[in-house]
Parts: sequence; C-alpha cells; structure tokens
Amino acid sequence: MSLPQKALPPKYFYDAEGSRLFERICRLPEYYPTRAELSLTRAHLGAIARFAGRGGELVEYGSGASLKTRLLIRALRPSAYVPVDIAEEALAGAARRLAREFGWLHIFAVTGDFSQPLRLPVHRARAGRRRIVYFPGSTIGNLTPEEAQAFLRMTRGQVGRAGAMLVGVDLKKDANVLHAAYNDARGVTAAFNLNLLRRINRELGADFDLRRFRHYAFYNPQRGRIEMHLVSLERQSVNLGAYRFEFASGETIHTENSYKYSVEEFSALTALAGFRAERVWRDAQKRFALFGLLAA
Ligand code: SAH
Ligand code: AVI
Repeated sequence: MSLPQKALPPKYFYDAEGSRLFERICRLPEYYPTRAELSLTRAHLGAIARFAGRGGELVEYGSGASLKTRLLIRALRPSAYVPVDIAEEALAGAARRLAREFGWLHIFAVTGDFSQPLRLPVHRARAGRRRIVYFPGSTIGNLTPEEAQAFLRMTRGQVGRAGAMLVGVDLKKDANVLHAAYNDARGVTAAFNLNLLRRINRELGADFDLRRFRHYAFYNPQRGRIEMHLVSLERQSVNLGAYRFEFASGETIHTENSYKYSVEEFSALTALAGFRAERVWRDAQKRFALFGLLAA
C-alpha cells in the first residue's frame, strides 16, 4: 500500500465471505474457466488417470471447495489426499464433505500459504507411493511468471523423479471474452474485489468507505493478463492501523493479476522449473488447458 502503485496480494481475497463469493463466480454464465476445466477433465478422465497413475498420494494446492478433485479422486483412488489452502474455513468444510463422500480416503488438510516454502505432512498412507501434485483452476495465473516458476520449482522438488503434476491453465483468447468473465453483469466479481476492503476494515480496523471505491478489471495485452483494481472515486484518505494512505481521484489499488498463457508459453515456463510438459488436454473450445508435467 506504500508503493507508488498501491497493491494488495490476491491471497487475501479468501476470507469466509471471499471463498463464498468465489464459488458464486464459478457458477456465473460469463466465468467460463470452471466449466471449461470441468468439461475437459470429464472428457479426458481416463487418459488423465493413466498419466497420473492410481493409488498415489494426491496433493492439491488452492483446493477451495475441491470441486474438480472429486472426479480425480474417483478415477485415481489415491492412497491419501492432501488439500492445501490459505482459506481455513473453506478448507475445513471441503475436507468434511469429502470425508463423508469418500469414507475410504485418508485426508490430511493443510492450512498454509503456497507462496512460502511449505512442508507437507509425513504420514503412513504415503509410504512408498508416487506423489501427484494437482493445481487446477488457473490459480497459477494469479502468480507472476517469476513466482509461478519458483512455485513450480518447489513442487518439482515435492514430486521428485517418479511423480507428476497436473496444472490447470487459462489460455489466451478474445479479449472480449476475458473482459466479460471479470466484469460479470450481476456484479459478483465486483463484490469479490470490494470484499478485500471489508476484510481489512474488520481484521485490521481500517476505515475504507466501500461506496467510494469501484471494481475495475481489464485485459492488458502487453503483459497477457487480466488486471483487477479498486479505483478511488474521489480524493480521500484512509486510516489503516498506524498508517494513513492518501488517494487521488482515479488512483487504484492493484488487487489481482490473472495471467493467460499460450500452450507454448506455459510449456516454456515449466521447462525453466525442471519439468517437461508431457501431455496437454484442452476443452472443445480451446479455452482452458490441463498440463500433465513430468520431471525433465
Ligand atoms: N481450486 C479451486 C479454487 C480456486 S480459487 C478451483 O479450481 O475452483 C483459489 C484458491 O486458492 C482459493 O481457495 C484460495 O483460498 C487459495 N489460495 C490463493 N492464494 C493462496 C496461497 N498463497 N496459499 C494457499 N492457498 C491460496
Ligand atoms: C482463483 N483465480 C484463478 C481466479 C481468476 O480467474 O484469476 C480468481 C478470480 N478473480 C476474479 N474472478 C475470479
């Protein structure tokens, strides 16, 4: 917030209300990524399961409601499932629902931040099993390419020589389609973005007036990313703890990037982290891709 371009990391979107709003976004007609990834996963489930192998340990980063994971759990019959998420309530709720649905599955939920080096639990169900890391939803697109590379290097270490990784990636496409997905008619994405200020007010005692900020999202073609901002509608100052921040009229807080990749761009990124993009599955409209990565 003290930088010339004020910015807040997107991982803070996901308090209980933020997680609920994100789930509503996934059901919006304009927000195609969830449906596209679900549809490609259903269409290629046999091949995905053959690639990942059955009976291993399935680790999922940014698991949220673990929606798509149900398909993988049924197909892979993993020995254990390790969902990792920063959103404690959403994670606990998802783990409870999965335990009811898959009584035979060992679940080890980890509340943690994957932008920091992270230690996975050591447990008996893993002994001698292959590890599969699953990172769906294009959450990797919320990292800069440099952060994504560092993250992939960490997971490359976690899967070792014998394991594999499955990553969901949103593909480059018509900017109008992208624009609509992040500017939905019902204003759910706007509420998701503004909820960040509500959370800061509640948890850090700030005094953001939500009526004086507006959601603003656009595609930046040079950087190949959607940018989300909160625009100050007037000149104002905001108190946050011991700090006071001044806003000019029209000044923004940059709250999220959502990078879109071509298959070639993402394959090159994985190579820098010691992976080889062995398989790429896409939905029928080529909007979204699931990459199957092996150690290079
Ligand atoms: N995988 C789900 C949810 C994607 S939303 C899907 O595909 O629909 C992104 C998820 O990543 C949220 O659940 C959020 O809480 C989590 N998340 C975001 N940044 C994180 C971080 N730095 N560490 C851990 N989890 C994070
Ligand atoms: C979680 N992540 C991949 C979403 C995205 O599309 O970047 C978050 C989101 N932001 C606005 N709408 C959805």
